[in-house]
Amino acid sequence: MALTMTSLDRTFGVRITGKRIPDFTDDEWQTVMDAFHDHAALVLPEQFLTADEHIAFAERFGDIEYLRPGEKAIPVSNQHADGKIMTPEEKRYQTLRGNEGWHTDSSYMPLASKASALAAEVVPAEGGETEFADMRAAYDALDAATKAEIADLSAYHSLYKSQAKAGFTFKTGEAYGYHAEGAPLRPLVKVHPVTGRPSLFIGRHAYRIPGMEDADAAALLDRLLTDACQMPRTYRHQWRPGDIVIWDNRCVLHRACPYDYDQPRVMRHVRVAGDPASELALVTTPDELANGFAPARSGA
Ligand SMILES: O=C(O)CCC(=O)C(=O)O
Ligand SMILES: [Fe+2]
Repeated sequence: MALTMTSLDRTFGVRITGKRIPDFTDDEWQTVMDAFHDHAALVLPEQFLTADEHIAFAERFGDIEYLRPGEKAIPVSNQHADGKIMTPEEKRYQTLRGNEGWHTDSSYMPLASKASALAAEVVPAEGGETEFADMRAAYDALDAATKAEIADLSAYHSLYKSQAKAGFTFKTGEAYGYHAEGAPLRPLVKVHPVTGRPSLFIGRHAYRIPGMEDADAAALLDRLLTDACQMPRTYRHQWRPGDIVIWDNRCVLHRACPYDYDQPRVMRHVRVAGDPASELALVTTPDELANGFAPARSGA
């Protein structure tokens, strides 16, 4: 049976059905890769991939970013391996709640992510969707004055800052992304390394803009984010067990939607590393930040 591609009726995203991923032919892989670049997010319902199949799928898109030493696939879940539901005091629970803010994965790391592949295993009866937003269309929709205003601006990205803003203060080493306190500096307008399309590179990890007062930067970043994440540029995926979605972190934001956190929700996440030529950023330490060290544009 051939692959069927169905539009999500948004500015981005396509649903792919008709075949299990491990059975895709080389020609079909080419079609899927083209669709990934054209549509920026691929929804593949009811695939029921094993962890190894999930990893092999993600590896088609590039090298894996290890979210834990030695582990290519990690659970994104409010349930411990022994079945116990996490409590609000736990760091992993606080990470899940932080995910409810619009973000792009690993923008706070020196090497930002290329793509993330998220698969559903156990889903709550209500809520717990994942919402996505197309930052290419968001950039295109900006008026000329805003495009000119942000053309040469960059922002620092930090998971310390975004989690603290969400009410959860983390220390060095407490979770992924807390290995060092430096912050990468990334242009607000990112040009896609494959398609050449500009997009807004923002989200909750972006917190400071060199050359601007922090309050003004926060107001600008908030305004851009609110305006960007509107229909028809957003798509909310209602998960069913076995579904897998892969999105392009270089031009798509995402956020988890709340649910009854007493109910289990078990997802599996495999993250594809960015390419150093386009996703590596200069990291600045807190001392340098405090002293106003603001490097010129990084390559990212
Ligand atoms: O749980 C979700 O819906 C999204 C989680 C998330 O942000 C991620 O896995 O990167
Ligand atoms: Fe995420």
